[in-house]
Amino acid sequence: MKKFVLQIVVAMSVFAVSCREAAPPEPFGPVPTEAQLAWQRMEINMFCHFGPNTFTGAEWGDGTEPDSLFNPSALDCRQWVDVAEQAGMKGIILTAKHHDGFCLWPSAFSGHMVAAENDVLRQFVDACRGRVKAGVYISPWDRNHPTYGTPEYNMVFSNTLKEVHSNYGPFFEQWFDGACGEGPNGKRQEYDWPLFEGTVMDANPQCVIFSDVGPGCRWVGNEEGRAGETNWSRLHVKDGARRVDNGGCGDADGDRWIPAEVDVSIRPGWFWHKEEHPKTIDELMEIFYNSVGRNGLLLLNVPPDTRGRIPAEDSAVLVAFRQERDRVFAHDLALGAKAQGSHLKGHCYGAQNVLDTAYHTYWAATDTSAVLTLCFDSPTEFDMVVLQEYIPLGQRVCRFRIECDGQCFEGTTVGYKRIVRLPERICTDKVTFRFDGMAPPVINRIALYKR
Ligand code: FUL
Repeated sequence: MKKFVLQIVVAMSVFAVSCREAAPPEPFGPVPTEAQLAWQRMEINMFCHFGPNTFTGAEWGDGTEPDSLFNPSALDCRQWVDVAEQAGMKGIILTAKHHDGFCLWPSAFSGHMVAAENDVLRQFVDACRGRVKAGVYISPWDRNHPTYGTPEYNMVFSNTLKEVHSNYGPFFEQWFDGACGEGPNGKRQEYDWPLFEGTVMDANPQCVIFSDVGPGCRWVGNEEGRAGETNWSRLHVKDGARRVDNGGCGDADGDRWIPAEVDVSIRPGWFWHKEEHPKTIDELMEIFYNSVGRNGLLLLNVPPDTRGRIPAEDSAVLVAFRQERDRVFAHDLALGAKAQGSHLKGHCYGAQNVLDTAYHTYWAATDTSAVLTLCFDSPTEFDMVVLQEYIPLGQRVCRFRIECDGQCFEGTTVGYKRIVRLPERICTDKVTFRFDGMAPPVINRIALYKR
């Protein structure tokens, strides 16, 4: 993580030094923290639902399952990491405790867990180290814990979080499930969110905390793999209010940077069930376009089976999914074009910057309504456009229009990344992009592809 931060600082300073003749644009509205920016750039992560449900066929265990039931016959967390790497995923989040309360590590704060010598969480973080980032799901809803539904439970849960984050962290993400039901005493819990979030951040300040409403990232509002076509990374979180109804689009005038995470399972259920099968490549590509392509991060669940391994049929489709993305995005047809657009004084903010792959170079437009044209030496064929705003300076674009060959395609937000699939292939030597922003647009990438 330190190395990554250093890279950003060095890249930004080199850029700043070469741009002395003009001050960079002021940030607009809330902006991502370094941890949120690094998180967003991961683009696709793996979710692993694994626990007693893997063995019972249930989706929500009731917490009465005997501990001995959880008994993987050939557990191999390194195989999960192999699959994630092959699929081009940058992180894995493990359900260390689901709603049944069963802990995949020996916890001092529960009576329902693995044996000390079968510490799955330890094997998981060891397997991830140096290869992919590790994240953790710890359900606040606990159908086993006797104190659930009493004020005492909040402290139990805080201690649990501290135990996990101090002994097994750092984790790049903490996943707080929004589901909240009754405990064994028939009572629901009033969660102490400030306590839970504070505990995680004290132990692990770089952790991005997921919940329905953040503070690190937010639920997109469905489990089908779809962000809103309009998707702001800002959200209103006034006075700690937990409003969950606009996760798919966010709030144009939101007061906090809380980007959308799109969680969806490769199979019908979250846990592995013998009779279920993974989605097809086409379905996964559709999900990719509707999540990463709509300013979201895709968290794709790939559940290990009763052996404690990811089944071959899931890894095969994941590899094919990766190959298809590699194929589609192999050649940026905009490279070599000539870009023109009015920009802030100083050559370093010019339109040509949208065509390089360096993250920290960008076109900084002068007006809230801005036009950029790409001209080609010869007619160029494409049917997909990728747009990226430079989000370290905030999310600005509220409307865009792509004009080419007498046709016009319109959209609303861009954010970290927006992929526009055109209904048909275009062949042209000139494309015009019109952007309307809440502040002058700052665009770091425009790319064209042929699917
Ligand atoms: C939901 C849970 O109830 C499901 O079991 C699953 O963990 C999913 C990711 O979140 O709220």
